[in-house]
Amino acid sequence: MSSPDTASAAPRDPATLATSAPERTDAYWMPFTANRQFKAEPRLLASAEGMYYRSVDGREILDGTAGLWCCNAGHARPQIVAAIQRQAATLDFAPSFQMGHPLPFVLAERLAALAPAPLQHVFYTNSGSESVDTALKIALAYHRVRGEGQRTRLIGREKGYHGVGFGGISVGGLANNRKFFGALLPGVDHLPHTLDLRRNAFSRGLPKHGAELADELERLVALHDASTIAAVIVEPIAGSAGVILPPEGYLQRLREICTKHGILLIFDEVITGFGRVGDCFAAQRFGVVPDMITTAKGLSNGAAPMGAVFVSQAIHEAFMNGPEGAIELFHGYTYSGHPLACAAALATLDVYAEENLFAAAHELGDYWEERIHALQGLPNVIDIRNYGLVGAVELAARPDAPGSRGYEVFKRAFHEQNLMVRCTGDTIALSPPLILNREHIDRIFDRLGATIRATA
Ligand code: PXG
Ligand code: PLP
Repeated sequence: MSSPDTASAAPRDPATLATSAPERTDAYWMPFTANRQFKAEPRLLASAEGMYYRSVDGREILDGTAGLWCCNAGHARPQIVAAIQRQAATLDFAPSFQMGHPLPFVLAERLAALAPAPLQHVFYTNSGSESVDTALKIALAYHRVRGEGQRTRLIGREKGYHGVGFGGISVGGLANNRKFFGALLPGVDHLPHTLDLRRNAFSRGLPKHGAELADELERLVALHDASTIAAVIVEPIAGSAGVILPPEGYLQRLREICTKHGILLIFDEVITGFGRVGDCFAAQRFGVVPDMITTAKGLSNGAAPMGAVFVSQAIHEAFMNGPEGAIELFHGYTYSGHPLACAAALATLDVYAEENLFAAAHELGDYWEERIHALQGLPNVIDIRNYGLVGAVELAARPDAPGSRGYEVFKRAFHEQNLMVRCTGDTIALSPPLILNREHIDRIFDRLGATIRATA
């Protein structure tokens, strides 16, 4: 039943609805947001193009975060827009179970060609969270189909973020994302995180100290026995926890220990995938090949929801046994390989290739590093971290109110400097679209520097 005033209100044109402030904000329960605080002073975006958003109050906002780490090719790219429009008018939806349509097949071949050599199979999801839960389930099922069903333990890492599914929060290592939600998955353990300001503050690129933290995996193996462990999942670079980099040699060592004990290694590249660190995947930039890679975000440039799990030949082959008529994996989503998402992803890969954006991210990384580290010495700056086109500036927490300084910088950057950054606690995180140039980099750090100076 509609209330009298909505019934009498004239219907509004959808384009106007999308670009002006909504009359009411009550019904929408916003994700990962302080709802009451936000609704008292909303930050609303109406449109976007290239490196910029436009807010509903008509300001041009420089995008320092590629949306939420996803719009790697920048916003509203005409090729991607046209591909989605065309696909919506051609085939809006096709069932994905025991049925198909051409695009996910075409896309999977393109994706396999971009991935490290052994990762030749692609399972589609609609988000990073679903990619993570999919990869964890594949890991457990893989051991079972090979007769090692006792390998049920999953190992994550402190401060890890692997989305919000029950699997993802169980292997994840952020207390706020876990503590409200009960006992989580059983049989999960965690490696220590690698953030070490005492030894590594203001490192340029990868920190020098901490490769030995990977040896903690040997300790967990000694405790639980390798025969009980299915997989280790880590972000090559952790994003959500405020950008935590792998010490030099750390990922190599994790790989060696996993291989030695028959444990699968999963890289969660939801943020690092698709060019963010100057190669298609961080696995390639770091020269470490995992058994699975989870992705989302940059896969479709954020223009349609899509995720994908890249799976090695060996894992895939283990499932392709038994009677031909048997379903090999009892898992999948209604929207796996959705036509609009596939069209968006194919057009996105074209733009990445035509504009050589992964290489651009590599080349601009040096200037990015120079400019972000020039913020050292500003008030309250206690660490600066960077790699590829990822950056973080950590601010000292106010003793009485941890997180408030970071939030204030985020908010003032948006309102006073027309700059969008992310804050996680007191860390300001940056991950711009890969299409940016040096002037954009200058503008980002000029505006962020001014905001940090203005925030006591
Ligand atoms: N794994 C990783 C490594 C991620 O960074 C997910 C899984 C989950 O993806 P979905 O699509 O389900 O959200 C992510 C998502 C931030 C921020 O502020 C990071 C993410 C999402 C929202 C905010 O750093 N990463
Ligand atoms: N809940 C119900 C009642 C369903 O019927 C389905 C799918 O058919 C789902 C959840 C799962 O939805 P999805 O496949 O979009 O993840």
